Amino acid sequence: MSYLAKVRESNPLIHNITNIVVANFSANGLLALGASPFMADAHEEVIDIAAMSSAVVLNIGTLNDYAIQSMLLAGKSANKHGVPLVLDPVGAGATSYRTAVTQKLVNEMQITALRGNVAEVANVIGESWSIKGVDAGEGEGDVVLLAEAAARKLSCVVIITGKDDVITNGKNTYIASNGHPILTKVTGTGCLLSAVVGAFLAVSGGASLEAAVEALSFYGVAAEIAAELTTGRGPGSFQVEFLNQLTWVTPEVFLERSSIKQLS
Ligand code: ATP
Ligand code: TZP
Ligand code: MG
Ligand code: MG
Repeated sequence: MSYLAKVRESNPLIHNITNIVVANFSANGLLALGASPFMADAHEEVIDIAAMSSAVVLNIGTLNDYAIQSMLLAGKSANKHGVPLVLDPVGAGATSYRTAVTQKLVNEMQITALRGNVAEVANVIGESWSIKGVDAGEGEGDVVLLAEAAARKLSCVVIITGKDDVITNGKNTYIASNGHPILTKVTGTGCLLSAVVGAFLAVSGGASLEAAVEALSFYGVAAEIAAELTTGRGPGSFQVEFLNQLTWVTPEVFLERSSIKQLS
């Protein structure tokens, strides 16, 4: 059975500590996919919620000291209970505060999957790459080598997204090429993707790389179909149709359209 079918069958509870921009979109996207979102950051409850969840997703998009503490508590609880843990290091590198926070998070907990744009991932592992706010800037370097180095350094799956997506555990590397440029015109499509990766990891049974590859492919195919169905209308219509497609894309449809290449 595909991981997508498993998500829809088991309706995994996904604990999100995320930013104020995307909380609603992420919750709706997870619901549309077939998962069960739980957005919660109170120190009094995050340890318990992480422990009872099937995956925990940490996102530093609008970070502050309270949220960082929430993430440390939830992340350590996820580690203690064997719950897959995703980190989206939004804007790492944009300020020294963000860079320091992401580095503290990866040092104090074992991440299962790190998902960000190229600049964010570079800055998490102390490499420089220009960044403009929360969007990747121009940079020079080999994205595949960077992803593999990050995966080995952090002992986790690393997903670097952009026009093409790199997914690696440091040994095996895939390129997923589905998607559509209009994804860059809707805020939170990266953040929702990180939450969707969490839902796939929740049903992965430890096959994190395989589940992440399928998540990226599924997400890109849903975006392509939504873009086709809203051609000429714009990001508002696309956003609504994209949520629809997170529900309607079946394993058969995404397998037929998925474009994945294994590099090593
Ligand atoms: P950024 O802030 O740099 O936009 P992000 O966190 O929003 O980063 P993205 O890299 O935009 O994340 O990835 C979100 C989704 O959009 C992924 O599925 C990715 O494949 C897709 N995507 C991003 N840019 C393009 C593009 N030019 N063409 C096709 N798909 C894209
Ligand atoms: N500002 C702080 S977090 C955020 C913005 C615009 C959302 C970023 O979302 P994404 O998925 O990285 O585009
Ligand atoms: Mg984007
Ligand atoms: Mg992002």
